[in-house]
Amino acid sequence: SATTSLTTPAAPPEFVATDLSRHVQEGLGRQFKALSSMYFYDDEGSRLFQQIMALPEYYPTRTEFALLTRHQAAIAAELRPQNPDEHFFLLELGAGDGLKTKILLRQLLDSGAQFTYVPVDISAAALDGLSASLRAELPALRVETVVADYADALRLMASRPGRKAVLFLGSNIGNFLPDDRHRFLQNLAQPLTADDRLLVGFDLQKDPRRIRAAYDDTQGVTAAFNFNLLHRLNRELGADFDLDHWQHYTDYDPLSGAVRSFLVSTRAQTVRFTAVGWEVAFAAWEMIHTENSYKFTRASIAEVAQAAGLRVQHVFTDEQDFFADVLLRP
Ligand code: AVI
Repeated sequence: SATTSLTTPAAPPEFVATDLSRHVQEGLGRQFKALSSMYFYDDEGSRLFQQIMALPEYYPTRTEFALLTRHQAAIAAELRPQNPDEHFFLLELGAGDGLKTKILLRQLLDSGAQFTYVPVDISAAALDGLSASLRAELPALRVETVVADYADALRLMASRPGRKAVLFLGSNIGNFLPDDRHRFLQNLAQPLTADDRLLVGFDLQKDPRRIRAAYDDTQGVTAAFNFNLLHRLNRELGADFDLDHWQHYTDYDPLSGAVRSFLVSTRAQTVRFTAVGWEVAFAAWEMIHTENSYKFTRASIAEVAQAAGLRVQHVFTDEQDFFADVLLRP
């Protein structure tokens, strides 16, 4: 398998810190303090997210796995060209460990489809692990891994001639705010031609208690995932967040469909960032908004797709109607 790196693979620590410190100063300088959930995913955060996916309360991953297992033949048939000899690229944004995707890869290989799998991920380590497991489990698969963030992945897609099927699974789409989601989908749709396909995972609105519980598990793994952001600022920016005075808080608003996660300061406190010579004051019970996880309905999915110039071709769901993998076309 070949690897393309569209980002500097190992950015020197001072550059990472500069990027992060700029973001932190901007986000914590706002009236309503906020940090991007993008910064959850350092090595420790990625490890904690793997643990979240196995939690009893966190239904999305296992539900999507069951859904893909259930509809694999139909989904594969819609992703691949009708002409069995025509080659296509199967691009996956945020491929991670590829566990769910292997269901489709197996199905496509078994049906004799001619394709190259192009998993794109920000984590080189995740892609190395994925390549190794694909070599062992699916040796006939053509693989070309790409280390890139979403923006670079979109540029890659636009520059790659040939027929494409793009996977964006796992309800990652839910982590965008509506305006950002719209821009992202528009950019994703823009280079697609009439024959190309897009499969996007959307978590569906359901019993609000079940949704909230998925983001506030009893073992505290989601809390640890949220706190890891503060640990990261302590590690990388020399901050002195005292985790004894912070809480994890999550709410779900069924009207907007947004789960929002916060870090709550339980007392008035000042946090110093020694590495960058900066400090910020928090009032008692002041919040840092750290994540959005939007949940959708069939109607909101159709609106989101239409606004980006995409048509809903097929909505695949699980038996409980918890999750949808939606096949879209330009
Ligand atoms: C990565 N993303 C789809 C997860 C979600 O459900 O929004 C991240 C997550 N945050 C807390 N738990 C899981």
